[in-house]
Amino acid sequence: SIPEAQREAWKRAQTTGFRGTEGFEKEFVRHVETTLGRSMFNCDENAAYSATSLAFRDRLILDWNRTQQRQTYIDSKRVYYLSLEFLMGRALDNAMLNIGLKDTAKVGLADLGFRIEDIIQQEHDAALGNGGLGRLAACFLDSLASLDFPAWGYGLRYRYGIFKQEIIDGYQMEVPDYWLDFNPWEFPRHDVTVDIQFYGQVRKQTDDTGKTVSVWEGGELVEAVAYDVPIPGYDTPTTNNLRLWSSKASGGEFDFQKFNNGDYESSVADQQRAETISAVLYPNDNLERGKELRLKQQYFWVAASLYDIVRRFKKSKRPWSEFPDQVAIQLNDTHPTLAIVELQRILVDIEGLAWDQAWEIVTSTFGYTNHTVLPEALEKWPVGLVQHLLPRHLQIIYDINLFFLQAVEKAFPDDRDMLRRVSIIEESQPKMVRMAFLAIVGSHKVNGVAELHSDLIKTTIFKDFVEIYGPDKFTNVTNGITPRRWLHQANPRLSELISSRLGGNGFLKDLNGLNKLELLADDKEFRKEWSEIKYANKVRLAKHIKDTMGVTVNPASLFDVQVKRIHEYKRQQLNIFGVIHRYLALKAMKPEERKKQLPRVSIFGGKAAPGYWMAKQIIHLINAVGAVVNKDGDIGDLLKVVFLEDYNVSKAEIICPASDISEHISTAGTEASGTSNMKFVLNGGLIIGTCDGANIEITREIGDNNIFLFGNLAEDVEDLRHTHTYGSHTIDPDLDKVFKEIEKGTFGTPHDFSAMIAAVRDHGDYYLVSDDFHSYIETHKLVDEAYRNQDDWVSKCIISVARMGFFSSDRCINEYAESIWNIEPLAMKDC
Ligand code: HBZ
Repeated sequence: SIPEAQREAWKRAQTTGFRGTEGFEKEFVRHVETTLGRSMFNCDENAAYSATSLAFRDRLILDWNRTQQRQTYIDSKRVYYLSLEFLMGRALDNAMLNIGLKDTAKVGLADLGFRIEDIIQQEHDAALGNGGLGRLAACFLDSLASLDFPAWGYGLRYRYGIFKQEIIDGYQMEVPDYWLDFNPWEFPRHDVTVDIQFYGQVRKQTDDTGKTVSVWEGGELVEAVAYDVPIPGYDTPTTNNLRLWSSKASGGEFDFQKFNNGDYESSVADQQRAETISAVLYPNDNLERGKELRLKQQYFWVAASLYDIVRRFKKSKRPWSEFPDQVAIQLNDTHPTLAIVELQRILVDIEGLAWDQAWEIVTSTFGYTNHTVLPEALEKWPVGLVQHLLPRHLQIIYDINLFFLQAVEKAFPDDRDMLRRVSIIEESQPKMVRMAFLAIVGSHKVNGVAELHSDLIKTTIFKDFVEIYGPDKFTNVTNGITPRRWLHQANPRLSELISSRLGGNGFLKDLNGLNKLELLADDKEFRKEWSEIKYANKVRLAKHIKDTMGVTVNPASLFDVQVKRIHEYKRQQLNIFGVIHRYLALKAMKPEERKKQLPRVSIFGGKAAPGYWMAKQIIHLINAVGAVVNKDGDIGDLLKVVFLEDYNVSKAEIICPASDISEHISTAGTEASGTSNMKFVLNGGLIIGTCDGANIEITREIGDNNIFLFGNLAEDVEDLRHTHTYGSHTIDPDLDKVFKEIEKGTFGTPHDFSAMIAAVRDHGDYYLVSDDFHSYIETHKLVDEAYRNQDDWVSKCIISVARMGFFSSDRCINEYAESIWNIEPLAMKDC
């Protein structure tokens, strides 16, 4: 509807974004001089980072605009990924690589007096997540854009991401992560706002047609403001959107009424209360603590996102019945489950649809991904709290439950207990809303994240629902990782070597292309180049360890790495007990025997939830062991123990390429998938692991002679636990020696670690540390032996990388697209 003359004027004035080195340099200097108000005389590395980012942001936003216009014009089905966490890491390097202009920027920056590596490192990680779940969401956004899917992410714009971890005297300290000082990657959309209601009451009224309708009124309003982050695809102009909501007091900065009446404090307090909603990321992983503010976060984000999605759909003027043909919404865990209730509320209360028609639309729209079977991580909310905060939603939840239970009762008239077991409302004291059950009932597909995990949810926590709905509602989509960040960006030299031998970069878009590498596994020259790259990556990590932790490690040692959130189920305690066992064995050797041993560096990293006392004890023990071992003259380079401070995405990019062996040693049946296992193998490291999560499928793909598996199987865990509690429980004798050494005070005050020991000895060893200890130690001996034969070792690494194609998040996204979302890619060139 824009007149032709105006269109022409717009076209004439169109911006194009820079081209070539000269173009980049011009944009860079323009941003330094005008946006930042500096000059060549006071442009430090931080300013250079800002100017480079702004130059790339300008490029991105043009592609972003074109992508959004295309998607709106074609109006095909979109997928919306709702995640309370997006662990994005740094954006600049990724943007440069995905757009394909990193070399241009490198030359340009060098001309202007900067090293690109130093500039990249100026960036603060965007750390809006805890661990695997948040990083998975980030990998998915990369794949969705790279595969040209019309997709949006929706999340919260936390002012504080996951805390920064400092290690002081061996203990974890938490420091706030204020990351928004300068963030060139977001576009505030002050015109895209939604008022979100909380509290209040529900009134029934009769409308003009005589129908009874529910009106939710009163309470308070908080404003959601959109911030958009462009997500560039690799080697495609498609640039998708991540929309993050920020909270502020509704109706502007202050309540002017109060302000003018002199009630300054109260008007400021209102504003601060509103802003608190998006202030901070909850730092727990795999634990739900039922805090009111967390529920507020969830509803705030879900309601703003749905308002946005519905608004976009309504523009197309299609009938409501077509909503599921236009919209697929994926729930990343149960955190966004209220979206199901909110959409039902919008359709019934606001749009006036009949309950059944609305419910049909809702259930066809949603898919739910489960990430855990741990009971303490399954979300439940007290009915009273939901009633207070969201009175209308509680009514709707009760109605959903009523209709669901009626259907169950009809189908299973003889199983009275079934109703109690599957009810969305748990009849406990206090009553609780079971969010996972609500998510299942309100979705058309439910998926786990690795084969074992998807089988386990069907046979344990969701067993009854498989009976009710049949097995087809439940499916598996094994997790994946983006090879762009986790190979090309993190390990540029390996990526380059591979592309030189495969004749191009095609594997970055089709990771199965790696399989041709297998032919080179015995190629001497190739193995040599491969080893040189690994060594260089280890030198880089050794330098990082020296610079940050002050510990000197020899890059010629075997690097043994376990980096992930600290959790008893992930069993960092098993690892450190194993390290102590190795230390004692070395100490007991005669010097000439000792000399024959293979030098090792045990590297740990990961954050403990601030309230997770046992996890913090584990960190303390690791540091205490390091303090003793690292200065033991008898041991020297034979064993070093390092705890790397503040593990995050950008550190993972240094650590993964430098690992020889990494540890994925959760108690069988507890780790839903794991994704760092994939990152380590893709970077040419081998893994030691239990038969858990995606380790099983990694074994299937790469072959069982290329992985070090150990420990009890998931199917035996329950019996073992039962025996610990009701039968006899003897501790592995080698582990007992380790305990006695700790109790002697070798690693500092024994009392500090008594709870860790008691968990195994006296409290039933829930995580089977003692049961798996012997096989763990024996398997590490096999690792040592295998590492001695470097030719064989490197061949194993090459073969493993060659067979990792399956674990690309591209494969994973294509599976979701086909089996859950029913969406097609929309390439820019197709239009
Ligand atoms: O999700 C992880 C699983 O533990 C891991 O096995 C899997 O690979 C990964 C991706 O599917 N789960 C999490 O990371 N979970 C959380 O971080 C979390 C955060 C907040 C919560 C609950 C869980 O309230």
